[in-house]
Order: sequence, then structure tokens, then C-alpha cells
Amino acid sequence: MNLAKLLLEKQEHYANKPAIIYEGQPYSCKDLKDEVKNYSNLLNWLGIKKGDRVAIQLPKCMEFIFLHLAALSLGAVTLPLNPAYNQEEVKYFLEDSGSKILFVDHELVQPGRYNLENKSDLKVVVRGSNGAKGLVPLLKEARIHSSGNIYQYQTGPDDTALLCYTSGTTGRPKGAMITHRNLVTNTLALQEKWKWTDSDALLHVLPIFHIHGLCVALHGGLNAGSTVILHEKFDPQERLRAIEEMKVTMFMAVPTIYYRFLQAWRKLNSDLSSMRVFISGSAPMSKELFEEFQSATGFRILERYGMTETQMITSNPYEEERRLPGSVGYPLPGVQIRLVSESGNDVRPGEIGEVCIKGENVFKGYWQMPEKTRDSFFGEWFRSGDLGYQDEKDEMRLYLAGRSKELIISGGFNVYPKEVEEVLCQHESVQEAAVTGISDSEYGEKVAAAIVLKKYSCPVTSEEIIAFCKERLVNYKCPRKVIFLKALPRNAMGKVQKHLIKITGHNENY
Ligand code: MCA
Ligand code: AMP
Repeated sequence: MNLAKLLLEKQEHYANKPAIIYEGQPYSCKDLKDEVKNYSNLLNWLGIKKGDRVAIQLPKCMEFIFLHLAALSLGAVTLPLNPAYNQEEVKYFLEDSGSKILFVDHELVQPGRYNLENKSDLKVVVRGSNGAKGLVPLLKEARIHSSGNIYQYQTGPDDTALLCYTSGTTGRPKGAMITHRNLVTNTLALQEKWKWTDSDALLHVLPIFHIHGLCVALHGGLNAGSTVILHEKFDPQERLRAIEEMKVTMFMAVPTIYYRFLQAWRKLNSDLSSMRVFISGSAPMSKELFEEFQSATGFRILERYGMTETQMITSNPYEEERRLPGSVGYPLPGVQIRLVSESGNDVRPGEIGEVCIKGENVFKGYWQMPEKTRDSFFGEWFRSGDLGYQDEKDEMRLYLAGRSKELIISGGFNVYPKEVEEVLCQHESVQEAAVTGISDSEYGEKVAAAIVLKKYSCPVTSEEIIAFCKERLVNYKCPRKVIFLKALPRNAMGKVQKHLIKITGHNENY
């Protein structure tokens, strides 16, 4: 079983049909296959073998897609990295994963940004450079020096295809090992549930370094033989025009993007009549946004629920009248869910419990972290850390009701407070810090921090604290607001009571 094989064989049915239109430029199914062949030839020539980790830190571009499918076709493992990660973050991912090769954009390796020179065991290939490490010169050389006959597909269902790093409530980020079985079964399940066909045109506006943009949208589109219309950035007005001009039928996004989409649509009032389905996930969609979107555009957004470790778990039904605000629907084919109490017993229908998941979608564990893997399961059931309840009167429909894990979701990106608190505490003036999410109509939640300064520290402003974080953390994890407190509120056991910290503006005192 091999995901690249599945996707590339699908392209054989459609030779000249555009598989992808990237920023207006079409790539036919044949182009896609040919390019993946070139890139797998390059990887092979550079010594990449089955199981090797291939790190890709590129913006949303065709090279990313070619490399990803090429790595999978050789049985290697794609490690997608957010281009906004800074040097410290990238260093950790590369070292922890033992990546053999990094494909990186030339913008990111400008002097002063990365210093990867001293890592002799890591090959670095730079997109956008004509030097010895440049991607284009290397592709040419590989063509001259090797056979060019490279699709191997020698993987079994349980071989790892993707290594996706997720943070957690404790410790450093963990690499979730996602297998070919996970990817193949999930993409087939979504195709069936969302009635996805080769007549569809998907407008793709999400980043491709996460499951949503990479697996749900991109793999899904290629698997169905539909055309994937790809744009590097989400510009609401431009994309609304694209829907009209390119007769788009499917759109997938996080609630923040729907918020912006709706604002732009109210101004433009563009034609959405080609649209078949709007799908949302990665973060809770408010009832207000669901209803406003419906009353403005006439479409009921189809909400689905997933996680990096499990791919997609549940989805609302395709039939519009069966899509309910606040509900994430029913388990996908091949997926089972159970709601359990803290002691691990099943809760009664209607009662809140932690969502646990079993099925072909569940990852095989965290890279080189057997204990963390064990801790994340109740027997065979993966513990999501999400709380939910099921409606007995509606075929056990699932509703999410918060999280047992301490997690902020900002614009669809996850932020674990602990990671930000640790960075804040590295500041020479900070005694202790508590990070929490403040609700925001556009981003869902935004990161905010309450800080206690050391007794004799130099004065420091919230702007300085934010700048300090920006040097050490990717942008969406940095606090947007910082307040200074004399002490953090604690309970009798000494545990910080974050719910008592009120952060509404800059520099307020507790
Ligand atoms: C950008 N900024 C953010 C975020 N994104 N701050 C907090 N949270 C964010 N999510 C910062 C920028 O760094 C910038 O900071 C400022 O906000 C304004 O940037 P803006 O231009 O508005 O941002 P953008 O580039 O337009 O991005 C907004 C976005 C983006 C399009 C909503 O966040 C996004 O693509 N989100 C999708 C995330 C996603 O795909 N998640 C899927 C995870 P400054 O002003 O300081 O420069 S997979 C998953 O969750 C599971 C599997 C699932 O179920 O799908
Ligand atoms: P990630 O670790 O990036 O894969 O994020 C997974 C988390 O996103 C889940 O554990 C949920 O908390 C959240 N999530 C995903 N889809 C939804 C949704 N439709 N509604 C609410 N939360 C969601």
C-alpha cells in the first residue's frame, strides 16, 4: 500500500486534465506524474532510501508537492515544516527526526536566519538558488547521472509516510508517525462521504504543512481526480472572484478563514452558484458564524472533526439539512469512537466524556517516544483530549464540548500554553508566567500572557516581552497581549488558577 501510488495511478485516467492549477498555471495529470518521477529520481540520486526522513520547509508551492509525492513513492517519510518556524524550532525537528535531507527556501537560509552549515550529516537543498545546493541545478544533474526510472512504492500499510510534529501539554513536540494505511483509508472515506468526484474543482487556501491542507484537501482532491486550485495565500476578495471564474465546487477552511470570507462576500456579493460544498474543521466553528454564513450565502457549512494523530474522525452528513451547527457529525467508515470518563469507563449518552478513537485512521505512535505513545492510549483507544457528548436521539451524533488538554486554537493553529510559558520564563526579568487563550471573533482564540516580574528586575514593557517571544517562537504562538501581575492566582495546592486571570487589555493589573 502506498499513498503516492494511489494518487499517481488516479492521474493516469486523465492525462491532460489539470490536476493542479497553481497561481493560475495549470499542471496536467501527466505533468504531475512526470515531475514526481523527476523528483524521486533526484531523491534517489541523493541517496534517500526507504524510511529516511525528508524535511520540507518550503512555502506553498509545486516543488513541495512534487517532493512530498516523490518521497512517498520511494518509501521515504515526509516531514513538513512551517516556513515561519525559526532556527531553534527547526533545529529541534531536524535533530529529533534524524532527517537525512532538508529542502528549504532560499529566503530562509539568508545569512543570520539559519546556520545549518555545521550539520555534516544533513544534506540541504535550497529552492530558488542556482548554487551547488540549488534545487534546479541538482535536478538537472540527477537527470544526467541516473537512470530516471524511479517509482518504487515498496511500502506496506504500516510503513510511516508522514512525520508531523505536534506539541503537547508536557515536554518537547512529538513526531506523530502517520502510515500509508492511515492516509489511504482516510482519503477514500472522505471521498465517499463528501461525494467527491472528478467533476469537482477544489479551491485550496490552506497551508500544506498540516494535515488539513495536505491530507484532507490536497490528497483528497488528487485522489478524486478533481482539479485542485492552489493559492499560496488566502486573499478573500481574490479567492471569491476565483470561485466565480473557475466554477469552483468545493472549499475547505478553518473558521477564521470563513470569518474573513463572509466579510469579503458581503462586500462583493459574488456568484457562488457553482459551489457544491463548504467544509470546515481544525477549530470550533461558532453557531453565530455558521448561521450568519447560511443566511448570507444560503450554504450550510459541513463541519468535520480531526486530529494530526488520527486524520479525520467524524463528519457531518453530506445532506445539507442534516448538518447541524455545533455538531461534528458521525464517525467516518472504518473509524470508531467511544466517550469515556476520567477513570476510563464509558459515559452514558448525553454525558460529557473524552473522545477516544480506534480504527485504520489512528497513527502508529510518536517517533522514538514509546512512553508518550503508551500514555496517549486507553488500551487500543487513542485519547484525543477533546471532550464531547453524543445525542442518543440522533443516532449518537457527536458534539464537542471543550478540551481536557490545555490547548489554545488560534486561527486553526494549536498553541500549548506550556511551550509559551517556558519561553517567557527564559526572559531575564520574568519570574513566572501563565499563558491562556482569550476569545476573539476572528481567530477564535488569541494567545495572552500574565507575567510576574522578578523582584529586582529592570522595568520591561509588554512590547519587549512580545518581541522576545517572536525571536524564539513561530508567530502564531506569540502572545498578542501581555499583562503584569504581582502574583499568579493559585489554589490551596499551589496550582495556578488560570480562569481567574482576566486579560482584556494591555498592562492591566490583576
Ligand atoms: C497568522 N497570525 C496568527 C495566525 N495566523 N496569529 C495567531 N493565530 C494565527 N492562526 C499572525 C501573523 O503572524 C501576523 O502577525 C498577524 O497574525 C496577521 O497576519 P494575517 O495576515 O492576518 O495572517 P494570515 O497569514 O492571513 O493567516 C491567517 C490564517 C492562518 C489564514 C487564518 O492562520 C491559517 O492559514 N490558518 C490555518 C491553520 C491550519 O491549516 N490548521 C490546520 C491544522 P504579525 O502582525 O505579528 O506579523 S491540522 C488540524 O488542526 C487537524 C488535523 C484538523 O482537524 O484539521
Ligand atoms: P491538531 O493537533 O493540529 O491536529 O489539532 C487537532 C485538534 O483540533 C483537535 O484535538 C480538536 O481540539 C481541534 N479540532 C479539529 N477539528 C475541530 C472541529 N471541527 N471543531 C472543534 N475542534 C476541532
